Amino acid sequence: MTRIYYFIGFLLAGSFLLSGCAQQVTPPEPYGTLPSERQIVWHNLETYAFLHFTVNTFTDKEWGYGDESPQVFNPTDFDADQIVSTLANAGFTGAILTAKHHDGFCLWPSKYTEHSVKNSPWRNGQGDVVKEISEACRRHGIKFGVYLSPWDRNHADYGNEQYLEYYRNQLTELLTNYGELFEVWFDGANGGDGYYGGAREERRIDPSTYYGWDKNFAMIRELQPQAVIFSDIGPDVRWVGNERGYTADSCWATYTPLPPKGVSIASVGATQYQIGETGTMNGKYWMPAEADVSIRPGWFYHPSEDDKVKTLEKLKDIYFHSVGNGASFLLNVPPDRRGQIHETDSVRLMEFKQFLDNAFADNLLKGSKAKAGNTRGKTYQAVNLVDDNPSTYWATDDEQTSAKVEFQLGASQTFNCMVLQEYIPLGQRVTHFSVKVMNDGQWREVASGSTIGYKKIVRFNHVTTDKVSVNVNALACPALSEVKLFNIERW
Ligand code: FUL
Ligand code: CA
Repeated sequence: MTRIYYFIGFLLAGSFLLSGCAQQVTPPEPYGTLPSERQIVWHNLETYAFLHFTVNTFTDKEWGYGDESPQVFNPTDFDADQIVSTLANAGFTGAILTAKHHDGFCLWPSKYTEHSVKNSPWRNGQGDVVKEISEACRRHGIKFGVYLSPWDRNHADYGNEQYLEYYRNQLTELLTNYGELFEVWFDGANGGDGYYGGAREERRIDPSTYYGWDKNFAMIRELQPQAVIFSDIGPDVRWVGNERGYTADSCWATYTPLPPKGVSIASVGATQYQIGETGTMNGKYWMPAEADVSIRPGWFYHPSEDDKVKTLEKLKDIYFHSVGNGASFLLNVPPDRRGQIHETDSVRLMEFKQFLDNAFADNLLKGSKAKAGNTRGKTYQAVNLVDDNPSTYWATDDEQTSAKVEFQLGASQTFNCMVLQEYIPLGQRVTHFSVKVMNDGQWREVASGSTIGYKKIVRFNHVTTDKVSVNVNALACPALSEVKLFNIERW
């Protein structure tokens, strides 16, 4: 008999323990729309480069008309290793090449047109810029992506069905012949007039119906499933809505694109792009912003802009307003007429790299003690915020949508910058945060803001203390993966 009681007691204790454990390990429910795996990979890339290069480089234009002779494309000393190693050494994680810009000239020997490198004097018509750059990217350990302008001012069929077949054939060449792509970039410009095989006229298309984007996107999913697709309405990455490289300080990765007034659906090239700067709280899609900007005034290289390369201060400012607000920073560095990155640009890139390396070298919260007002059991403790591991996170109980965490540093430290990250596989949740420091026995607020998302870099005046806290309000119980503190000499 007693043995039976023991047995029942054992069973009860076992199930109690099990349910206790189960409670502890239950993660928070995801909130709202979530990032796909390819988007999570993309978030981590943060800073990558654009390479604008075509006939415009030699004709000194920004938009070629489409009647340029392929003969004008003739870099005197094209060097993919010089270009890509410069980017890799500068800390860029990838490069996106304009395989074809609006003028229609192809940087690869496409089977479907004569308007390409195969009719240029460069490498006696045997060259392939897409191949050389993509291979150099692999050699130097960075990712490769392509830009294929939908608008084609050279092609005779632009505006009708045949052109779409041509466009998809070209897309297939790029998707199948150059290895793995990390991003495919679609531009929304459809300016109207052009050469169009000699017609020299204005052609208008309806961007919402003409290109058949669903079909184009499906091809990319099939042939390059890991690649993110960029356009002003995604589907994976959205345009930030300006070409200055700035997001708004409140910047949601979630987004509901809206059509322009009087139009029923938003499409590539026809959307209220200005709201790309903020995104949409509780937006319908996970569609984070990419902030594209050129290191020079133009997208293409112009000798007259050699003394107009952006300053280090400007690059830092753009970085804090793009990566610092959870977006990516796509910096255009246009190759010159040799087919290399100009010295001024590469010196600037190295300065930028050095700044970032110094700024974020020493995380003052490393090894600090973290204590939260509320914690969702053992797996989700505040110590996960300071373990330098993005896959561990601090979370609170479900009903706790505002919460506080305190950090006790080993000794008093001076700092002026905090980096915060949400655990985005559970969605974007935080709507407000504030940073406080302990001074003379009082908590004093030094910074506050709205969104965090994948990453938030907050800057404030230098403070010296051994105790700092973060308060957050969220749409559902917060889930934060990392908090870091830095002392940045100058920004
Ligand atoms: C724009 C284009 O019209 C520019 O020439 C450039 O390629 C830029 C990145 O996108 O819409
Ligand atoms: Ca962590």
